[in-house]
Amino acid sequence: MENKQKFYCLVMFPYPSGKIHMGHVRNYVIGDVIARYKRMQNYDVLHPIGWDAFGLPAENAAIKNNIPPDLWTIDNINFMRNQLKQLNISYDWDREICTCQPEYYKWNQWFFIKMFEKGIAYRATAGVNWCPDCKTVLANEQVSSDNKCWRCNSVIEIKYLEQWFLRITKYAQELLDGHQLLKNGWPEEVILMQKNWIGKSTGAEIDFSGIKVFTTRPDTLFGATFIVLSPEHPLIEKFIVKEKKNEVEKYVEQTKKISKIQRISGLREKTGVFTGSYVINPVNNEKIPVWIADYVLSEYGTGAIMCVPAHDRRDFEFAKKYNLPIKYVIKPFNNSLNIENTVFEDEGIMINSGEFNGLESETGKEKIVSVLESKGKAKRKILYKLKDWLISRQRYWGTPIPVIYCNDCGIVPVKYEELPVLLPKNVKFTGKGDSPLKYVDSFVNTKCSKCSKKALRETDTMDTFVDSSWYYLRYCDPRNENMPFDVKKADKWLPVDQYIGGIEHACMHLIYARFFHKFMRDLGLVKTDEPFSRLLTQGMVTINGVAMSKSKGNIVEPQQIIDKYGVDITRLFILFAAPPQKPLEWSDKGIEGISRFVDRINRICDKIIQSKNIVYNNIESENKKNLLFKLNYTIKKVTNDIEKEFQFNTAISSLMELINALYLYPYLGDDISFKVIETLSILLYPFAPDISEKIWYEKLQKKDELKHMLWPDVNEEFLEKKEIEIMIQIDGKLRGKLKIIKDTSQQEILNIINSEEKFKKYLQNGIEKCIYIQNKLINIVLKH
Ligand code: ANZ
Ligand code: ZN
Repeated sequence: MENKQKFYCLVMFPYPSGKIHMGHVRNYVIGDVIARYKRMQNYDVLHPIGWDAFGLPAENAAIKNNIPPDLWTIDNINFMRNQLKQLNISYDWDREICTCQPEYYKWNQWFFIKMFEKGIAYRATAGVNWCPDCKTVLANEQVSSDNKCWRCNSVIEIKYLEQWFLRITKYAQELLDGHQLLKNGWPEEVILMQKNWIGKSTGAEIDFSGIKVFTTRPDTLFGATFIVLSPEHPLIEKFIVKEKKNEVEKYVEQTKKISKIQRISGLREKTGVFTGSYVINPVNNEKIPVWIADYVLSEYGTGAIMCVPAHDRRDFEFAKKYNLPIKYVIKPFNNSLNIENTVFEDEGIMINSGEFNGLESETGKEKIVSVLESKGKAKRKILYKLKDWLISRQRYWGTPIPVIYCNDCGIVPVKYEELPVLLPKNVKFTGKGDSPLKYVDSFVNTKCSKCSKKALRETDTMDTFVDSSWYYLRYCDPRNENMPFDVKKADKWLPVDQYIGGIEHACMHLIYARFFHKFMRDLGLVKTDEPFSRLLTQGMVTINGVAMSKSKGNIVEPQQIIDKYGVDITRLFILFAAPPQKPLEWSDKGIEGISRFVDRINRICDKIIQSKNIVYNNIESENKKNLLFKLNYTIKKVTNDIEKEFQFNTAISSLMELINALYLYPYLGDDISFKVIETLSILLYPFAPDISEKIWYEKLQKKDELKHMLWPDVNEEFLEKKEIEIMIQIDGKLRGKLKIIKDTSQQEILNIINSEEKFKKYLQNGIEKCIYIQNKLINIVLKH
């Protein structure tokens, strides 16, 4: 076999919810155009598909309709597979994978144990996001900014539970560094969203008489006029004075009812309580009071802050409310600004700061930290907002976490040779409380893999985002029974050259998968640092400007559109209506327009074929050259449009123009007209394969396989723009000549005439009509 270059074209695999929606159609048609185009460019293309088959809806269906989740899922997959096949997406169906099958999830368990061995998977108690409706714990990424469940929109509660985590924070800096590699292939927006999500802060931990605070602004230390502890801070006990005990306890109790999101909201009035104690500011030995307030979170930094009301808005509001002192220690670089009684949050020049006066913030930070460091009162610190990934789910339809609890040995991972830990079938769904797995005795009761004594199995299952964190590698070697995938096979295909999917995955799936990839690299399973070289995030499908969604009830069913217009017209409309990155507004008129375009293609092809034997006399070779120009111009344009950001819409409109040129061509049936429709079949093939094949096989009677045809080359010779002279006649009088590039359109020529002084002066009255004799003369009749 010839040595082709590889191209891995990956689309985000679907959750088998029941049937394909327009968003899927868009995503998969975009992927298909790229895959077919790359094949015609002689690449060896990997274009796989599979099913992200674990997850809550299957379980909810089981509760509601009493259908076992596996049957529900398989039914949906069968239905959706047929829909995808109907859409004529050129997948490598023999590589199809399905994450709810033991052959797949066995390897989730394998990775989990590898992570456990390396200290990446660990168990800890944490205040976790609990969705009261889904009755499960959620990852931070699955809670919206207004504190709601990503699936069902219920308000999230905090529960304290023992859970399994993956130490993604170990890779925080690497995940940031990796953006360097991705910045040419990924949307800027996605990288920015990830940066914010990872949220790096550089600062220092500073010691105030035993209370450590984290600050990014050590340059404001002289302005710290009080300390605030979070209501959960372990040192509270030590700092409350007796008389304040009741008041503080009441306050702490009351903060438990408030969600994290509300606590840090800038809109809510801040509340707090004084402990009665004081600590010493290490830079100036001033005594400052210790307060407790809920706007300080326990999980970030040290859970305690130094408050600088002059230079931090939150502290300012708090100080105003409780009458605490405000001390300015930074002035703007630009002296003119008056900062009294406002908050000045920018950097500037240090004032009221003793020996540090006059330093710029940036230098001052360094100096203050160095001085305090030498006294053991400060430590440089880098923090990330990113939290470890909580993967335990108290649900049935997921990968069982392969762990055993033994009275003697503690937490014991299942042995590799005992994998997979099978998810039991025929469980009971009550819809209440815990995971159904807890009540399956034959599952729960097991033997310890170390000492063989009676022991209990973990009943939590994994977050389904684990499944999608490495599926792109399983496609490289989907039936491997000994390893998640063969290292050589993965090496052949990785990295993914083009990944296509929704922007909603910017911070969950796309960070998790990058993390998994780096872990797999550390295991020696992959060689690349990043899994996805290029990412295209497709825009939403809208109707009247609103995203189509079940909840809005504004869905256009793909099936109905396909039944009415056929697959290729549906595909062409989706590709033509907007560039892939932009929202796509659904329009019945638009799809009708595409339908007429397809009719025009078919009619002109028929006409050319019927005219095959016509003999033309008095042939003007200009006409032929013009058509060859148009053909080569179209090849160039379509190729460039696809290469440059996948502008399929403009590529298709240049195919429309090529068809228009054919309609104007006087010698239909000649070699050149045949050449045009042959080439058209190839250029159109990635977008509308079925229409192209009909032209190719049925009309042109070709025997070679269309899909194996190579993408046409541009013949630059025909593209040479010749300058010609045309006559300008105005109201019957010859007014001069104009040099133009051959085949410039009438409108274009009029624009030029209007911009040239020597012609413009005749045109004051406006133009009545205009006759253009192609490439020779333009006759303008004026209004009178
Ligand atoms: C003093 C200070 C002075 C601060 C100033 C800011 C401006 P980022 O950039 O998000 O990391 N902070 C620290 N821990 C906190 C917690 N657990 N809950 C709420 N706020 C916390 O923010 C770091 C800043 O947020 C820190 O720097 C601290 O306030 C606050 F003019 O310290 B700063
Ligand atoms: Zn044991």
